[in-house]
Amino acid sequence: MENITLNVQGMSCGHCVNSIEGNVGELDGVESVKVHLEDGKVDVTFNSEKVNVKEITEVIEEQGYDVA
Ligand SMILES: [Cu+2]
Repeated sequence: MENITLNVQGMSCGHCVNSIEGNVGELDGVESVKVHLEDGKVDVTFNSEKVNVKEITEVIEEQGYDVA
């Protein structure tokens, strides 16, 4: 398992948290995802043989957030 912390801009409320945690969590290979709203950060633990950072980033960006 690998661990990354993404800086995500545009998250403002519980809906954003649920939306990101829900959609990223659905990706095959994602073990866990935790949004830290106040910090603008998203921690993701994933299996790099199944999913990569680019795919995770794209799912977040598709929902209208910016990944720094
Ligand atoms: Cu929101």
